[in-house]
Amino acid sequence: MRPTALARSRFSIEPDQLEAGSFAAEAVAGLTKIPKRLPPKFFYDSTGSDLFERITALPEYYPTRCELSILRERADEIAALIPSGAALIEFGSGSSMKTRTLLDAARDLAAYVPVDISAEFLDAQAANLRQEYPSIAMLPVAADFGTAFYLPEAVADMPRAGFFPGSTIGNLEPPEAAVFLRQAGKILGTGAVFVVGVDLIKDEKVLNKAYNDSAGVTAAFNRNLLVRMNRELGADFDLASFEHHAFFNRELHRIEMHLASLKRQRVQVAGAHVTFRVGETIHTENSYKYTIESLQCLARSVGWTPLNVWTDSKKYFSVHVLKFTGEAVRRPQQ
Ligand code: AVJ
Repeated sequence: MRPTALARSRFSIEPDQLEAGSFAAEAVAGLTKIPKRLPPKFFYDSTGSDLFERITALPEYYPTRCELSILRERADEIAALIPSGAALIEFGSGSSMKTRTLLDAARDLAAYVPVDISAEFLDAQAANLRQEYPSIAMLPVAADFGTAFYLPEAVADMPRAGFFPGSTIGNLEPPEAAVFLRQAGKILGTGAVFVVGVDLIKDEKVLNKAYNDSAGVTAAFNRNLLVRMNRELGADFDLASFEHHAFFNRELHRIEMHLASLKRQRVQVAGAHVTFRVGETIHTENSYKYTIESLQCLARSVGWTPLNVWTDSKKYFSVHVLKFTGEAVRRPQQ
């Protein structure tokens, strides 16, 4: 028999797509683990970012509204803890509405440094803010805020204030959250303050509803991962046979989001075969919830001293101001 050339499927994955950290590589790695998982950072393609924007406006999704109400109500008190002439560094610049509360209240800020992985998004955002706040130097940094990055030279001699809203810290396992806070302290430096938004443990019904909205937007946000894998990785997920599951895990005080297979099936993803049992899930997100004390305890363990904390009237959400009293690492001298 004549050897036949292996047919290249239309969706064969080129070696460069399997680069470490790429969507293809991380999807295959996560789907071949037990239990199956996918990192939540892949939610945010343009469809996913739009769906997330819609989530923030849902009646059931309280975090965004609660955090904004705290920031608006307490802007002056928060601003009073930010030294004059400071640089405000935002980790993962998302909603400029939240940022504006601080830019408006802390009127003598010298610089604003949004740090985000998407350079396009950053430039568009910086251009808008430049017009509105001509006296604040807008110095975007394109970087993954979870990794070590250098601040722009221009802020080297300014006092620093960090901003990490949205309870994004909840996506991290608590030990990873501690590593993140320590790293942020090293970047911001000794004496820096950090404004951190953190979702609180509360009535389970409220938590469960926030991730199971009646309009199905959160379900669409979750399932968009399958849509993305089909489109970008040549996967063949049958969308109708996966269901959105989200629930509060009381022991681990976190919301878990999963995509559950409604049948026994085999799926192809980036050249790999993945089998599902009936009911087997892909774990797509954790959203840890804290108490005020548990967050402060975590922060203290890595060199941050709590200065103040505020909640909304229902005590659903918290905004902390921490001060770094640990050790800083300086930019190496050229
Ligand atoms: C952006 C990670 C804070 O955990 O509440 C919203 C993401 N997932 N609904 C959250 C999310 C489902 C959100 N964070």
